[in-house]
Amino acid sequence: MSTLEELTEAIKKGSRKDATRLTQEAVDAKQDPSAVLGALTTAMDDVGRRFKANEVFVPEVLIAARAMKESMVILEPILVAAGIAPEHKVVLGTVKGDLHDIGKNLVGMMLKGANFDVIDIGTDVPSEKFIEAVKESGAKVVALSALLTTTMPAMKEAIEAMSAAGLEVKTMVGGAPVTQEYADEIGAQGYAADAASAVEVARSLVAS
Ligand code: B1M
Repeated sequence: MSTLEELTEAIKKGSRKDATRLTQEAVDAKQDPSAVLGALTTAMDDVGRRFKANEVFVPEVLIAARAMKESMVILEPILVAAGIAPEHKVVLGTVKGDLHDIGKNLVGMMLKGANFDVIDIGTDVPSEKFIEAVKESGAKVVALSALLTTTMPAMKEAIEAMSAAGLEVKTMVGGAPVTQEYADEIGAQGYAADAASAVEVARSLVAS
């Protein structure tokens, strides 16, 4: 098995020690930084697929994401030096009135694993803060999470406020009580039921 294949396996298993060692080895051997990044994203794609298929659960995803994060500490300066930056930015937040962030954080980790630049603006986010974050970052996708039926209307408010502010962004929504029907009803362009699907939806939004 090559170093990069071993690296993919280490991330999948969530082995931080092996992941950092193998990333360092690949960097020291002057491997193409985008290929090293590819080894990491391949692993997270696989973890996402298995999470979606209920073959692994939240803890395994968190452990894999943590291993990826540590590898990225080594790889990021090399990517920056090589001029390889994430191509797409996503503003991510849990809407106003809602403090739940475990699912949102998982979505953020999976998006980072897929090489999106994630601007996480936290929980209890009012519409104006989404607008501000889009203006500051130039993100073309906004991802809104809600876990309470009582905060779902805040998604609609945020989407309407961004549209009224003239922002040309695509929006995607998710969270336990949210459905595709609700996403359609409030004019969100994307809906994802879980963190792995969120990556697929974000990819399709930036491609369309
Ligand atoms: Co609260 N809570 N909670 N809670 N809480 C729920 C959501 C609830 C279902 C529990 C219940 O009654 N059975 C219920 C909501 C009922 C409803 O409205 N339908 C509820 C309630 C009522 C409340 C309070 C009102 C309780 C009270 O104070 N009376 C209160 C509200 C506070 C507030 O937000 N203003 C409250 C508070 C809390 C805690 C602070 C104690 C804590 C949150 C801690 C934190 O997040 N840092 C908490 C927790 C932990 C839960 C449960 C137990 C777990 C939620 C969770 O993290 N799940 C939850 C019951 C349950 O789900 N069993 C419950 C794990 C997480 C990985 O899943 O967030 O669904 P989830 O994310 C998934 C998908 O939904 C999706 O991907 C994730 C991974 O696959 N997803 C997205 C999420 N966001 C996405 C965005 C996307 C795409 C996919 O694109 C943008």
